[in-house]
Amino acid sequence: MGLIENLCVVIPAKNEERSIEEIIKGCKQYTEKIIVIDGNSVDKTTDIAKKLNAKVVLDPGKGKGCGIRVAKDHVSDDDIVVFIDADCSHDPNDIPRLIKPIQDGKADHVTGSRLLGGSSELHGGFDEFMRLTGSSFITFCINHRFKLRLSDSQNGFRALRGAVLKDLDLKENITTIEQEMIIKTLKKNYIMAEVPTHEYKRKYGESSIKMHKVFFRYIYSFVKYLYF
Ligand SMILES: Nc1nc2c(ncn2[C@@H]2O[C@H](COP(=O)(O)OP(=O)(O)OP(=O)(O)O)[C@@H](O)[C@H]2O)c(=O)[nH]1
Ligand SMILES: [Mg+2]
Repeated sequence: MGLIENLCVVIPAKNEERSIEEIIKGCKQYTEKIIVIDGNSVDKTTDIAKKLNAKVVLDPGKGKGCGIRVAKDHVSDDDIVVFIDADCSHDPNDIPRLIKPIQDGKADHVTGSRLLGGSSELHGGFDEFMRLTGSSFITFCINHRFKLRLSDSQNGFRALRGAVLKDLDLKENITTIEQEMIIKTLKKNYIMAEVPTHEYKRKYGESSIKMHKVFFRYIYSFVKYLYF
């Protein structure tokens, strides 16, 4: 499969110098339009990205969600925008499958599902248990409110039309942006779909997200966007 017209890949990255090259090269199989949103990295992440001809955009430093929100000013309405993490948790080879429902005119926003595709990260310890339980509850409430059967509301691997991304008026600064994107897509009557994608363990380093610190923001933002 060669380059895909109108595909724009956005990679949020904070201190991912050990994996950014692999992920950019994987995405380059499908497009030259690659934007790395840099969360004020203090390592070589941006140097590597620039060397590989990716566009590098600095975010205001408030978190991953803030980075995702910055992306909308750098994509076109006609683009199919794919968000993929920089830690090699997501496989760029899944991109063609992820964007197919949009190309076929069957969806405006497609999320990769770890519940359908499996995860090497979501099971095992207490943090993982909390994450899986919490995200399953939130997904259930979204399904109940919109009469759907989604399986994953929290995956960072997703694709949506550029025009839809711009129309969502996203507000979250942290990873609560994932559920906000889905809820607002549905509230605005756009069509959601999901496809199975596997989530791998981050290849190097530590997660920058601490569940116990963000727990209340998850509850607050989910109630606010879903019911008000
Ligand atoms: N632009 C930007 N990207 C960020 C920021 N914080 C994290 N990221 C990136 O967002 C992606 C997801 O962050 P992770 O730390 O892997 O979060 P996670 O996937 O929930 O955690 P793991 O389970 O450890 O993989 C990664 O590519 C990070 O480099 C930020 O403040 N700004
Ligand atoms: Mg990760």
